Amino acid sequence: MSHETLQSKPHRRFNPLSNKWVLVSPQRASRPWKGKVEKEKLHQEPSYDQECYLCPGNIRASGLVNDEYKDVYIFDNDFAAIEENGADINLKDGLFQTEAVSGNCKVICYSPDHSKTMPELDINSIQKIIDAWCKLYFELEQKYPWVQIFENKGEINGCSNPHPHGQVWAGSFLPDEAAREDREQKAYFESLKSPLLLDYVKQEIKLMERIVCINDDWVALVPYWASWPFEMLLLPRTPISHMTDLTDEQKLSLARILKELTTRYDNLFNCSFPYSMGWHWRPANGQPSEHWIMHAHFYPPLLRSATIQKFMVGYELMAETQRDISPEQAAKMLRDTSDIHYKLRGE
Ligand code: H2U
Ligand code: ZN
Repeated sequence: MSHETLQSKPHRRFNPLSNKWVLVSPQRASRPWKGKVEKEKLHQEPSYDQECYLCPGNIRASGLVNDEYKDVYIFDNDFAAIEENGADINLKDGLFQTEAVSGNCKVICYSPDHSKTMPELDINSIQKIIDAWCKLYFELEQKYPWVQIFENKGEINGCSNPHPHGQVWAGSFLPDEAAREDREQKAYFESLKSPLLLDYVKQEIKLMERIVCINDDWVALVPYWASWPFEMLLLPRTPISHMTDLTDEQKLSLARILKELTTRYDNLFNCSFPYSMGWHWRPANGQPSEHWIMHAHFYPPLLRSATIQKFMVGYELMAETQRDISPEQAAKMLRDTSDIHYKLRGE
């Protein structure tokens, strides 16, 4: 298929990580967007909010008091989704199957400053978040095969609090998404003797069409098979299966690309860009892991402006994920934004 046809005719693209297809209908979006692009209500959060349960020294819903923390602060989630002492409820009765779960859930405050999200933090503070992720992993992988680190950002995304924070849920089982990626990367490695995502990133670097940010160690790109309009895959350029294997230089370049990517996101619609992001890496289950390349997914729910959202409904729920704007167009829009945060440009 020619390049033009891919930008103008409906087609399906295959996602080799999930083994799912996505329907792309670029003809519906080939027109440049002429609608209003809202300026953010330029709402500025205060550096400290006495009502915020994540700010230093404040009381949480559980009655526990946060430390007067100075950089990253981690505490046990007061409403954990998985409990350490899981009930023994294994059951298999025909179509009724139940499996016991145990785990640990924590909240990670990125900064004592209530107002500063990732793109507004300095590189040193982002490095501290990366170090905290690694420390949490070292602690939790002792007990749990899957340590899911993630961040829900923005009210539109179900995030309950603007204070910059992420979470970790570690569990006694390999959750669905992780199991699927494990299976697909493994099958690819067994047949081609090379990691799927390493082959993929090399091809994308040759094409440079879907890449938004790139440095010596990392690439952030809108995947060929992206479902969400501005979905992103952040991955290393060399075979690294886990964040805890990174050198200090690789952590520094990771902090840099995280800042650049989230800055471009904010600049796209001049708003604090909402997303769900999370890390995938080799499971801590003692199995061979040459097929694994660590990576982060970013799934932003926005479509055309700070308030126009993409919904996964209708055909998408009933049949298959669908998108209008092509991944190539989305990548270009993000590349065309400034890498200096809009709040600093004072426009
Ligand atoms: P989200 O905004 O991404 O939902 O994260 C907030 C988390 O913080 C959420 O999982 C926890 C919630 O359970 N939390 C506490 O642990 N203590 C509190 O006092 C309020 C919220
Ligand atoms: Zn706060």
